[in-house]
Amino acid sequence: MPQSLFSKMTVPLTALLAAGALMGIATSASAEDWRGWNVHPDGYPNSLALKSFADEVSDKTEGRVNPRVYNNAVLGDQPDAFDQARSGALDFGNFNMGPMGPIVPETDVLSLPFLFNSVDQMYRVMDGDIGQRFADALAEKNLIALSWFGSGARSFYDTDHPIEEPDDVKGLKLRVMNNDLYVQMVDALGGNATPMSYGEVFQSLKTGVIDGAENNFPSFESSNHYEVAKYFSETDHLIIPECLCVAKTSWNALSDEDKSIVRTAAENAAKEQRKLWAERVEKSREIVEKAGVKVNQVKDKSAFQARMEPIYQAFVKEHPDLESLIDDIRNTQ
Ligand code: GTR
Repeated sequence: MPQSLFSKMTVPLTALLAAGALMGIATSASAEDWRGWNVHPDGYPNSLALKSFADEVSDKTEGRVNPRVYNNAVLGDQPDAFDQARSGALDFGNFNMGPMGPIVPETDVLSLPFLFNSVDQMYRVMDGDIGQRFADALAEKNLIALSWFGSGARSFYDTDHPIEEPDDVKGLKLRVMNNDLYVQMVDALGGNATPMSYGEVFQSLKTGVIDGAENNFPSFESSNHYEVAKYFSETDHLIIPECLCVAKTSWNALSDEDKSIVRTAAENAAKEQRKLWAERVEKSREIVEKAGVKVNQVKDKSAFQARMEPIYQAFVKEHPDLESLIDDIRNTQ
């Protein structure tokens, strides 16, 4: 807007606000409408927890901060949303640490296959000092991580056959999230990795552009991938945390009182999400099995783990500074 036009407009606007204040009319000049990103649909554990977060923040700040969550990635796909949040174009989001690696290298540690033994171990690690180290690394990139959500364990699924041993992956075209470590992971099993956004997977499975993908039960079910991919093989190769992150610019604009309200609401949301998550895993498993998906447990996970060793070696060579972080996590078992 040309400067002259802008200055012409600011006078009456300021006058209007001042008049409103004099007359005791509440103006929304100090209220913040926060836009939040979420990849999942209504009713998903994360969506429900984010809604609770938004409600608690609006309520406790008495409308000074009004978060609104946009589900189904309508504000862009995940890597795009990171950029928007980092620049302050978005105020908050529920982000997976997987595709965060290219932006915050420390978080790549969380994408090393079979790093965690269980979802509970991941929660303990992320809720403690080690989780704080990841939060510090994110803060350097303008994202304030307030709490950690779970996304269970990820496994392979495909349209062709069950995966029982590493060689069953040979030749399969598998969608992965946007991170080179996942390409290495699928390569190490002899498959062809295809990085693409979550929203494109269903159509790509249907048209045969890919043979499969990898995810947890709730995402496999809610995205309808199970309608096409009839084999779900429980490799449990990745247990990746997700954050409830606020853009640094939005965070810095808050008073101390409001920061504390927002932080508590984020912690409460994580508690709710984790509880709903555990329930949804069981429900989703039932839904897909009823729909004819063959779920097989992988008996010898160590054969898959052994194939990942070169990935660890190359990673540590490239990031010697992160070796102790990997060890610290492994020592929590
Ligand atoms: C889901 C996860 C999303 C997204 C998605 C994917 O399990 O919650 O954040 O990363 O997987 O595969 O892209």
